[in-house]
Amino acid sequence: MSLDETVSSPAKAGAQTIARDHSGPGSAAGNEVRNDWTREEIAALFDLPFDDLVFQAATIHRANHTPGQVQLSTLLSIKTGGCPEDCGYCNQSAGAKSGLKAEKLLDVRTVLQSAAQAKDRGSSRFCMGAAWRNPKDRDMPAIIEMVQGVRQMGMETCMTLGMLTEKQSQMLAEAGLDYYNHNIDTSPEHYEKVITTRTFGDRLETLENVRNSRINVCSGGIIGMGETREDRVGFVHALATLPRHPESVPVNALVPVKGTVLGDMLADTPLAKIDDIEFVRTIAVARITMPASMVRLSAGRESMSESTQALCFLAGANSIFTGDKLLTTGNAGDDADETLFAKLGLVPMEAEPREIQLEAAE
Ligand code: SAM
Ligand code: DTB
Ligand code: SF4
Repeated sequence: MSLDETVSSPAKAGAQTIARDHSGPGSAAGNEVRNDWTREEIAALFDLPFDDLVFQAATIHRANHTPGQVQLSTLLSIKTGGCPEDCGYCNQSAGAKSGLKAEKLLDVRTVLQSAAQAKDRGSSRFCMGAAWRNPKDRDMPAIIEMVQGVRQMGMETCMTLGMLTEKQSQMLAEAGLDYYNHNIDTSPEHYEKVITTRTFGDRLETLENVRNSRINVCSGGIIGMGETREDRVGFVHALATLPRHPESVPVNALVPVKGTVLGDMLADTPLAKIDDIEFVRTIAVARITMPASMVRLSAGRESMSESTQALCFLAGANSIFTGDKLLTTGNAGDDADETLFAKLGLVPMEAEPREIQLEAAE
């Protein structure tokens, strides 16, 4: 077994380091991180009897993370709507007829006020999203001030601004950005059915720029876009075979918005709502294949039952977005989440030190 990198898991209060082993195929021993998953292996995990799959995922989760702790993250849309991209799921695309009003980039003070409120409500992570194909260089000074300001409050910072150049990535790293969110969204094969204004390869290029600037990578996708099981296998496979796993993997259930391509196309069809069991299976397979990563139960919780969410936590999800709004659509809300946490005996994860220690690997 060759230990070629050591990563202090954001999930473990700096208390546990996870030994990453790239020595080849192996058992699901718990803390072994593999990047050589085959599609067949991932498909076989999806095919397991549900109980066996969730049991395996829960075991791996407990070997790598503190059970019962769930990180609370807050989202803020810092630049809403009018996006030139044509993502079929998104109401912020200029082409969507969802009635969403396009807005300018928020000023730094407004963003920092929101972050302070999020912290008061118990969030340890603040994620800022912009409806851009990519940030313009003239936007960078304000973006950098936002990162620095939120970091000074002691919260983990995350941004999602679209595609980044190497230079922009480097600037964000120097500002102290902890995570960059850039989703691959679905399988390489399904991608062009959902988005035509950029390619899957473009997405990977930005992820590489982010990785090279030593910002933690946050990348996941959306379940329930009319994709097949094979696409879900391909989606997890694409993430789990990256040279390093994303430290953070958001799994969204499609929020179908009227006026978006997918919202309209799927409305009133059996595909309009992803099967809950299939959603939990996807979380479980993400947990098993990427044991050290934070798996984030992201969009779609507003219409998800308590029991489905409970199964997601059991299967390894350890982060949620709180509040009654995601970026532009509704979310479960603090009252519902407090009730759920009390019923399940879950506690919010505390803010973590988050340096990636890559020395051994470099
Ligand atoms: N424009 C940037 C980008 O696309 O990378 C950042 C913002 S974008 C809204 C962030 C992510 O939100 C998307 O990659 C997508 O996975 C998710 N998302 C957007 N609309 C969604 C919806 N209706 N339901 C579920 N997830 C959604
Ligand atoms: C992610 O994967 N999910 C979050 C976060 N990354 C930025 C965003 C979900 C957005 C849902 C649609 C909306 O509210 O606009
Ligand atoms: Fe733009 Fe991002 Fe929405 Fe796509 S997902 S339309 S890139 S805001």
